[in-house]
Amino acid sequence: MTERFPKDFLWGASISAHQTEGAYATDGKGLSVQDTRPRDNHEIADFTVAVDHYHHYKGDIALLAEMGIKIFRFSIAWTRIFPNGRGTINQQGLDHYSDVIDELLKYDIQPYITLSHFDLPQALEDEGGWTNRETVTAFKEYAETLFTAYGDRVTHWLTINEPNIMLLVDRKILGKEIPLQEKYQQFHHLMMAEKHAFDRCHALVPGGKIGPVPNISLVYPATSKPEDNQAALYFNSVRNWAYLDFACFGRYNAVFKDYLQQNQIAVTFAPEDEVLMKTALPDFVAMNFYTTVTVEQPTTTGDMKNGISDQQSEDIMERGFYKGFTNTYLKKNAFNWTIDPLGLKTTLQTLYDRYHLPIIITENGLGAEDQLTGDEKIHDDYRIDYLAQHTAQCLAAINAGVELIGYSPWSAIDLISVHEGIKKRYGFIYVDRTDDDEKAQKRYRKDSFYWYQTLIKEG
Ligand code: BGP
Repeated sequence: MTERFPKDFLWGASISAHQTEGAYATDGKGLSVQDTRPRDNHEIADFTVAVDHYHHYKGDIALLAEMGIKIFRFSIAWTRIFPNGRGTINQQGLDHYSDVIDELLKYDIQPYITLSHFDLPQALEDEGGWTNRETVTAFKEYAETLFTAYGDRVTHWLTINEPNIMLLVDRKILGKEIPLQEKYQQFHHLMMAEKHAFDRCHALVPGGKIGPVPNISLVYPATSKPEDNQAALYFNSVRNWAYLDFACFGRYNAVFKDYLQQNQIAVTFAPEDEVLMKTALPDFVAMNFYTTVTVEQPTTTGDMKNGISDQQSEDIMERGFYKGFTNTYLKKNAFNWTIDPLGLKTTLQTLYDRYHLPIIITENGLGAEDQLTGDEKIHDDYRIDYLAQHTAQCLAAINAGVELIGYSPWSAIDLISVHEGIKKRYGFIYVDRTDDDEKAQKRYRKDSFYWYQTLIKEG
């Protein structure tokens, strides 16, 4: 039993490119699906300026170094490297991230780079996006370009952010609904793209390590009714294990396979897939966690919602399989997400028990409407409370034998939420802008900044 985190524990902080960078058409960048996506709410900030991390990265990294992080998880915008998804490299884009990497290394912060975070190049989307097999080839070439360009300085890589949530919450994340057959062909392509990334990373990066980065949340049955347990079994497989069984075991999860069959979905494989699925494997699992999920067996048709869910709220359902259920044992945040620190420990234990790979948490955090006070402070005690409870459960998981090697919460700095604008903030560093006023994006340290600094220092 230890009361402190190991000395070499990887304390970090995370962001993604499109939610922070802005400069959406600067220095040769092409448009991504995040730049073009239809929006149901025009009152919230888009990603054109975001928090202008593209121009502020040096100051942001200096602040993060002051906070004491050992690793920084960020994503590369595919469209800065290949404005059209493939073809000619945009040297300015390649140079930009090279400078970011050097800046991090200057402070001894290890980069953990996500290859793609929800921002497929629009040019590839125009050719069918992830439904088109050619996107797998384009992704492979893009990944090879990054491994070759940065592999001398970057050893740790993450593949494709939350493919599970991107497909399940397509409307909120991509601004459109993907028909079921297409969705699971995309699943196969995303997973094969990931396999190519495992393979190419190991071939091109000396000592390179790479892992998948799904959002993993244990699914609870609403009651001990056997039907509710079936519902939880199916949603656990469709939401969680389908992705990790593919990545770590190179196979389709059996329950997920039945779900596909019952929905008459047939996935097309390329001839080389079977072998690569089995041979290209990850070195660790990166997982994002915000809360757990609870489901019941849907019984009536009347209480069905349309299946367009928030990432973490209970508005999920699939006729014949599962329906979201409000877990009355848990409190909620202001954005309707439940809070379940013990659920994090259980999720970690379940995941480790299944895959026996080192785990790093690459997202965990609390979205809230922070207030900048007259004396330029942000008293986010609610965030400290959330993070303290979750890191306590990380320690409990380590004590229970889970090989948890790091914790990189969401988010390093305030950024634009996936579909709720900047009013929903996650950062340790406050960025002064609102949804309708970009202002100068001045940075301020929140109370949680100092709290995290102490936690990192004292373990
Ligand atoms: C995850 C995404 C992140 C992030 C986070 C919080 O699903 O990987 O990009 O945004 O969720 O979600 P939201 O922005 O909707 O609050």
